[in-house]
Amino acid sequence: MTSSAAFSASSPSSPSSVFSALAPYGWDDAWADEFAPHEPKGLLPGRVIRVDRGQCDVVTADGIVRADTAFVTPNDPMRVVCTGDWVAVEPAGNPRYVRTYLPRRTAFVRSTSSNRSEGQILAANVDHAIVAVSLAVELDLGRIERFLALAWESGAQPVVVLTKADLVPDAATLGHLVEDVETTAPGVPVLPVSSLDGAGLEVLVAVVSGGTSVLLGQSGAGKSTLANALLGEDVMDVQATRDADGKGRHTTTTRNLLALPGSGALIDTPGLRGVGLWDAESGVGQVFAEIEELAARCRFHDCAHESEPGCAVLAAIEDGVLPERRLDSYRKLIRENQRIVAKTDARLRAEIKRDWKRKGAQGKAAMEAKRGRWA
Ligand SMILES: Nc1nc2c(ncn2[C@@H]2O[C@H](COP(=O)(O)OP(=O)(O)OP(=O)(O)O)[C@@H](O)[C@H]2O)c(=O)[nH]1
Ligand SMILES: [Mg+2]
Ligand SMILES: [Zn+2]
Repeated sequence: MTSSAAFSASSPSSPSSVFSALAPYGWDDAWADEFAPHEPKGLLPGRVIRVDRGQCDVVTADGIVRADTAFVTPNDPMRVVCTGDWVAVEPAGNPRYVRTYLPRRTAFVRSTSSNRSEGQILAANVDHAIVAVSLAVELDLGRIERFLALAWESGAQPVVVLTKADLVPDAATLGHLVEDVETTAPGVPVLPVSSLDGAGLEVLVAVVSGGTSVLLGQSGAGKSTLANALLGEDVMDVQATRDADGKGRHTTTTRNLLALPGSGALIDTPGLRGVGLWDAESGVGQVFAEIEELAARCRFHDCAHESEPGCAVLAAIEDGVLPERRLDSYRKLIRENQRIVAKTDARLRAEIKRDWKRKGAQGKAAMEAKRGRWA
C-alpha cells in the first residue's frame, strides 16, 4: 500500500476512519503515537476482541477481521497476544497476520496453578479490574484478597462487585456483607448489584464508562449476566448455575471484548476456579495496606509480628482493630508469592537460553513471509 492510499478518506488506515472505528474500543492519541512507526508499513491498527486457538478477532477500521497470531506467539506465555491488546495487523491476506502488538499499559496475569511457575495473561490494557463475587454463596474473603492482589498488580483499579444482591433477604444483611468485604479491600469500591432488578447498576455504569474494564471471578458469579445488563442486550450466553454449590458450568469459554453503549469497553472472561499469584508483591502490599501501615509502627523494622515487643500489628489484633484472619491471609499470600518468584527466576533463565536459539529460526521465517506475500 502506498502512503497516499493510506491517507485517502475512504482508506481504513486514514487517521479519521481509524479514530471513528476504534474510539469506542478505547483508541486515543497515545495509542496513535505508539502505532505511528507501523503505519508506513501499511499495517492497520486494531484491538483484539477475542483469541481462540491461534486465531484472533481484531476490530479495525476495516471491520472485524480474523487474524492469525503465529508471529506473536512466542514461547513465553506472557508475550502471547491476548484480548485487549492493541495490534498491528496486515491490511489483506488469507489468513491475515497480526504482526506485533503495542506495549501494554496494564496486564492482568495469574499463574496457571500454584504448582507451576507459568504466568497466563487474562486481559491487557484494562483500567478497571472488576472482581465479581456472588452473594448467593458464602463469601470467601481469602479468595477476594487473592483476586485483588493480582488486580492491583495489573496496574488497573480494582472494583469488587457483589452480584445477585436480590437474593439477600434484607437490607441489614446486605449492609453487613458489604462491610465485611470493605474491610478486606482497603481502597477498593465495593458495589452490591443485581442484574435481575437493576439495583446498583447505575454506579457500575459510571465506573465502566471510563476506559476498559475486565470482569473476573468464579464460574456462575454472574459476569455474563452483568455484561448483558451493561450492554442493554443479550450478547453473552448465560446458564443457570449447576446446583446449590452455586458454581456454574463454565458457560463462557473465551475472553470477549465488547464496546458498551455510551462509552467504555468491557471484557467478559470465563470463570476461574482459582487464581495463583504471579509476582504480585506490591499487589499483596496494597490489598493489606492497613497491615503494612501498622508494620511501619513496629519497634523493630524487620518485625515478623510473631512475638516481638512493641509490635503494632499484634497490638491491633489484641485491640480487635485487625482481624487475625487478615494477618494469616497476608502471610499466606506473601509466602506463596515468594515461592512463585523463586521458581520463575529459575525457569526464566532456562527460557531465555532456549529463546535465543529459537529467535534465529523465527526471524528467518518472518523475513520469508514478509518477502513472499505483502511487502
Ligand atoms: N438472582 C439472580 N441471579 C443471577 C443474577 N446474575 C446472574 N444470575 C444467574 O446466575 C447464573 C450464572 O450466570 P452467568 O452470567 O452465566 O455467570 P458467569 O459468571 O458468566 O459464568 P461463567 O461464564 O461460567 O464464568 C445464571 O443462572 C444467571 O441467571 C442476579 O443478579 N440475580
Ligand atoms: Mg459467563
Ligand atoms: Zn510487628
